[in-house]
Amino acid sequence: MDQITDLNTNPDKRKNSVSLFAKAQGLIPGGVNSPVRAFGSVAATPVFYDRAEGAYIFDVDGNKYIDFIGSWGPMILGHRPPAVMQAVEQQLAKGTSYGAPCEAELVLAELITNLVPNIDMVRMVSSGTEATMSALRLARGFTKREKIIKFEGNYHGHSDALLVSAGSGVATLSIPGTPGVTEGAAKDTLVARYNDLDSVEQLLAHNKDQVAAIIVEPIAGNMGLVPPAKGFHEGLRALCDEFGALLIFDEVISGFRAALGGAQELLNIKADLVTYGKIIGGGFPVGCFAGREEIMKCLAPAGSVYQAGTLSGNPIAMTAGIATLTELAKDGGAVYGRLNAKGALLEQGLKDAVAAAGIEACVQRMGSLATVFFTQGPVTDWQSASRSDTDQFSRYFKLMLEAGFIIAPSQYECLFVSDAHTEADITAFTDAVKAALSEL
Ligand code: KE4
Repeated sequence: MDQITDLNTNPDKRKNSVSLFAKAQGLIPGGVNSPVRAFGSVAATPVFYDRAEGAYIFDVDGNKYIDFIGSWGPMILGHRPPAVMQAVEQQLAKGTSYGAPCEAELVLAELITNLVPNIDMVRMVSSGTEATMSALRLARGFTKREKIIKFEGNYHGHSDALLVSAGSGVATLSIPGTPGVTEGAAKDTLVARYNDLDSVEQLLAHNKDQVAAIIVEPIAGNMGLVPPAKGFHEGLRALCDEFGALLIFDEVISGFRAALGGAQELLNIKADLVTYGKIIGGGFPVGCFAGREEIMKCLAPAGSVYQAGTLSGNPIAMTAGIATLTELAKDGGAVYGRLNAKGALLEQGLKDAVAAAGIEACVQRMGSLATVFFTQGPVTDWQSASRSDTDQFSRYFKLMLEAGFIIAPSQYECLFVSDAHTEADITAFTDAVKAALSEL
């Protein structure tokens, strides 16, 4: 097979993307505002997009793709869902930012606390990074302890303390300890192995009474899709209770995707703090951290743990989030049955494609999140995920792009299925995967 070494092999197909990227690199570091978008790990020229609708996205050269990134999770209803667009258009007529309280902040807060039983209060921010960073500060303020435990391959945004052994773009770009993160910033971050309770217990025992919190992706999505092992979260809950640490579920991806009540509902685990992002903003910049009143009331101005944000609770983002969660809650959350059925169709099609190609690969899925790993499964942690053949993933990525499908340009991300994807879209995708894998 002649190697598709770069999208420039199709200069006429994406020439506007190529020229925009060339110009962007002189104005924006790496030509992008978030590293994983640069297609660096798949040795291709990034595609610039012009518009999106439903399950489809269109680049600046007019090429149409079926989108399995969905803005990395927010587009669970598909792009430009009518109910969200209508609500946002109405809010636009009333202004975009007040820097002061507005009713929409209460409405979204009430929606979240109604949908997630163990949450009494929420604090809105403008990104998942802010949410996890602030949740850690709150946990440290509440427990008066300094250390935290995270998991290798989990990604919680780019705050200093959490960039240690992170997944997503850090793993994708094989960035070791990120320059700029000082020893002081990282010294209180302890790293355990995902799905390995012994590694957690050892850290807790060796740092007795010093660990403020364990932060975890309840369903890991930033080393590819890695489901929690049976008993893993029950064990984390028990260890947190035994050692007096808070359990923080980072649900920026899984929140309102895994179930209406998120991974807490799906896994029947109650965390002490939960972080959200993506879906709760309906495509606008948002994040939030939430938990029981006893902890949340430590936050300024109610308490002394400081946290703030100019655009926190932005009326447009709140309005989009309200409309999105309202849609997801319709008919008792019937959408999740549809998403899970589409996820199952996707998983079966991918498994059939891998079997037909006879290559070393495995498919892992939870609900509407899935990953094709180019390594023998099961993938249970970063060690096993990082054995994936990323060169083969790169070839697969480019073959899929040429076939008209947008997937994350990294082995260490997920496929995101939306309610806008039809069964025909998913079958077309898995048929294209079958063709691509047979060409590898
Ligand atoms: P943001 O700061 O990017 O809004 O959220 C950070 C974050 C926190 N927690 C989890 C579990 C996350 O997945 C993320 C961000 N997700 C990545 C994709 N896996 C964002 C994509 C990007 O970095 O461009």
